[in-house]
Amino acid sequence: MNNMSLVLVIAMVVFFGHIGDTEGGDLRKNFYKGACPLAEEIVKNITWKHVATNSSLPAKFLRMHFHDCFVRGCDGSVLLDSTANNSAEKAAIPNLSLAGFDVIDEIKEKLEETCPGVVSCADIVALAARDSVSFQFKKSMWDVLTGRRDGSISRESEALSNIPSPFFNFTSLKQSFANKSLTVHDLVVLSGGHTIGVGHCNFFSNRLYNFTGKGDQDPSLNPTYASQLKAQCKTLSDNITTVGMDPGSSLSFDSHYYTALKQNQGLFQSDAALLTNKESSKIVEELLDQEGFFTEFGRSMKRMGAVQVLTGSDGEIRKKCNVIN
Ligand code: HEM
Ligand SMILES: *[C@@H]1O[C@H](CO)[C@@H](O)[C@H](O)[C@H]1NC(C)=O
Ligand SMILES: *[C@@H]1O[C@H](CO)[C@@H](O)[C@H](O)[C@H]1NC(C)=O
Ligand SMILES: *[C@@H]1O[C@H](CO)[C@@H](O)[C@H](O)[C@H]1NC(C)=O
Ligand SMILES: *[C@@H]1O[C@H](CO)[C@@H](O)[C@H](O)[C@H]1NC(C)=O
Ligand SMILES: *[C@@H]1O[C@H](CO)[C@@H](O)[C@H](O)[C@H]1NC(C)=O
Ligand SMILES: *[C@@H]1O[C@H](CO)[C@@H](O)[C@H](O)[C@H]1NC(C)=O
Ligand SMILES: *[C@@H]1O[C@H](CO)[C@@H](O)[C@H](O)[C@H]1NC(C)=O
Ligand SMILES: CC(=O)N[C@H]1CO[C@H](CO)[C@@H](O)[C@@H]1O
Repeated sequence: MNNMSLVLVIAMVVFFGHIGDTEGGDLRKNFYKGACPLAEEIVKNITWKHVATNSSLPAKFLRMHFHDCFVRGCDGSVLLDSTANNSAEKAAIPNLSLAGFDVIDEIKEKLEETCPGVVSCADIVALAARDSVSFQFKKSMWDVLTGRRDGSISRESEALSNIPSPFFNFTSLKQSFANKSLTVHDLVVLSGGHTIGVGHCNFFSNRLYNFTGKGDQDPSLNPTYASQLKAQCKTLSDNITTVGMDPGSSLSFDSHYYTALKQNQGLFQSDAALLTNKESSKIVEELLDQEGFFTEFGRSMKRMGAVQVLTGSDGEIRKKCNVIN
């Protein structure tokens, strides 16, 4: 090979190598390798310690990361507390079940002890989501790129307008994801996050008791499943009781969400909506395959985890995750 073609090959490797990275934007694998080599291990250890005694946590962290990314990008804004003159994202109705903030704080404290001012809260959330779900498998289930920086603004109103509602139809779900540059494929894959965790009755009890305002049931809901749900959610106004979203498998991260969905056992209208469109129902079909689901979930999480991130010298590295510096 002469020198010219060598240069060309190197140029192509650099060029296409970079194209391959663009899904993560300016984020990188192992961003903290130099400045805080133990960062990822610290996050994993503390996360696993808590998940070992509390199996509801993976769902909390997965949802926390989703909510963070959909409001102002993945910038840790979901962690900020309200102040005297600002109602933060945390105050919004859709985040009722957000939890796990105490674990994020413990991780942050340990990181500040080990390498002060280096690791962002936004990255902690992204890593904790991955690590908590991975505990079940005792190995990392997807790569998380890092290098996010923390934002300083968190508004309740923005959570309300950016977090998709469980009452959304397919068109609105698609629009909500498109707003974040995410595709219908991402929508169907990431909805698979509902393979773990719980939902409050009031987010779906209209489907059981008053679907069109005539005291009726949603005809697209499996009748056997509906009567099981009615035994748990006894009234239309119950906003206290929770039920597992993936019936019979709500602590296990697996592709059973799609199996249930196909049997008309999607809990929310937004789950059931994935069967109302040809493109998305074909994707549901493909994701029944568990290995395929795991691969695609990792890819879509990488794309979601890169939504409108702050990098470089934008934003800050918070000292405490619940308040700006
Ligand atoms: C597609 C649009 C989505 C809608 C409309 C939606 C809606 C909801 C609702 C209403 C709940 C129940 C909250 C409660 O009752 O406390 C919930 C829970 C949950 N969501 Fe979603 N979600 C969506 C997408 C996602 C995505 C993309 C993820 C993550 C990849 C995710 C992960 C979760 C998890 C893990 C829970 C369980 C939380 C817990 O157990 O506390 N969701 N979602
Ligand atoms: C993380 O946990 C492993 C296994 O218990 C341990 O060997 C390692 O020292 C821990 N690392 C840190 C940074 O705490
Ligand atoms: C919000 O209130 C705090 C005092 O609680 C004050 O210091 C700050 O300037 C106010 N910020 C805005 C944007 O009004
Ligand atoms: C498990 O974690 C959830 C969410 O942080 C919390 O509400 C619950 O009290 C915890 N349960 C136990 C047994 O610690
Ligand atoms: C979906 O919901 C939106 C907003 O409520 C509505 O405008 C639209 O007509 C609905 N689309 C379909 C196909 O039902
Ligand atoms: C998408 O973004 C636009 C502009 O920010 C907003 O008006 C609209 O409500 C969003 N749609 C959904 C479904 O989130
Ligand atoms: C069912 O919906 C209709 C129309 O929205 C409403 O008038 C009625 O009060 C609802 N029924 C119950 C039990 O809430
Ligand atoms: C549940 O509903 C009651 C009565 O409508 C209301 O006062 C309360 O704030 C609601 N609680 C939650 C957690 O939404
Ligand atoms: C975790 C958290 O801050 N949840 C809040 C969600 O919104 C309700 C009110 O809408 C607050 O009471 C919760 O504290």
